[in-house]
Amino acid sequence: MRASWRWFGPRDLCTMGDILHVDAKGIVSALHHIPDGVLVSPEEIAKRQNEVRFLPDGTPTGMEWEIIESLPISEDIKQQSGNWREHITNYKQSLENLAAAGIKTVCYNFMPILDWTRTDLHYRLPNGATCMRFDIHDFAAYDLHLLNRNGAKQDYTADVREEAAKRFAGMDDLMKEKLASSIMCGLPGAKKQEISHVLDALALYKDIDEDKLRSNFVDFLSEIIPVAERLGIKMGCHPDDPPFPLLGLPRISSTEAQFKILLDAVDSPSNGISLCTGSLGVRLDNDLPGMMDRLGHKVHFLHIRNVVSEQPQSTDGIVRLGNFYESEHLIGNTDLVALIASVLREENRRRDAGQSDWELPFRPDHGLDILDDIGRATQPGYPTIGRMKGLAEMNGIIAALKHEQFGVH
Ligand code: CS2
Ligand code: MN
Repeated sequence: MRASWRWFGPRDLCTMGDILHVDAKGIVSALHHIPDGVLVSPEEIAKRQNEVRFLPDGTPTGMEWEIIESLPISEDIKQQSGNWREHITNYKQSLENLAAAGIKTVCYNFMPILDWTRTDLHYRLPNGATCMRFDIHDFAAYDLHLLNRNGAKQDYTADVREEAAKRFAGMDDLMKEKLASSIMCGLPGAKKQEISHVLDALALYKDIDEDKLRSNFVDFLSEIIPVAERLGIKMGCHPDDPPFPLLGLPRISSTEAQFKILLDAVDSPSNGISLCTGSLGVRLDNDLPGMMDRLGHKVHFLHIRNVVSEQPQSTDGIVRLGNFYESEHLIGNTDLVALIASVLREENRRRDAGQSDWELPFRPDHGLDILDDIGRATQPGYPTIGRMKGLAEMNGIIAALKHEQFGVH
């Protein structure tokens, strides 16, 4: 397994110099300043490659930019509206440019409007560490009372609605603003906290249900995957986070069954998954080690982290989202030792089959804010020390499982 580390570029408080201390081999990065749908030029790629290869004082780092996360899909493509055809052309050319520069693993997602969603970016755990958390009552308070979204009521049980109303009544303006900005952290655009901006964005999906979104996704894959296959690029779709519909928006990559449909729709070695154990692991009906066993040949990249679900997710047989928080890697819903054992088996299978691409890249996805991380304004979820702890734990498990004498072979 190839340990990698997400770097947000020169503005990241975790510098390339810091990354030399964390035991990662490769860099995951993206060009977030380029708007979705716009071509990623060879010059922009070369610039980031240089920023990875050399510290500001010119010292070589010995590291390479190996994975692009994300090469985002524009809203026009997801909705098949506006300039979507031009954006598809640009996406293909961006892939050409990335492959020419040697970057051949692409992580992306097909979530409408929002990327990951949490209600609290700095939830305090009993030991003083902070983490990101999702609370369904706070989320419902936002949806029902701040957004006043049409049809929102039917998405929550009476208990959740009652608690949400209580909480909303107790919030002052500052608390409301903080809640909205935490929830909308994944929404692009300067006006992202404005209620009217969010409602306008949601309105664009009023005629797009799960089937329509899936058919738009399959159209995207049908265009892009043949190009990726010719270039030797692996496209790994990142799951929905959280893996449930939110704000009435459809979700199509939340479960193994949904992924199977997408993989079968365009069958190619280039059409695969970025298996994020933290996103999928929120649902207790998602069996991550089992998914790795069954779909491992389609996994191109792994995000490894854990979550704790705080309450049963269903009272009436319908699986619904409950509260969860991001936990330490070795504590939580997913058995990460079993998951890693499955990844190592998949690597052995690939090696036995003579595949040169047998090694699977992974990264610690989010981490907790611990020690000197606390109060440091890093990208939410991306502190240096908390992530380094998660990575060290994963590297320890890998070393133990691979041990010649004591490992499991
Ligand atoms: C990431 C995602 O921080 C995170 O939660 O795992 O934002 C991920 O980068 C995107 O969904 C990939 O497209
Ligand atoms: Mn992830």
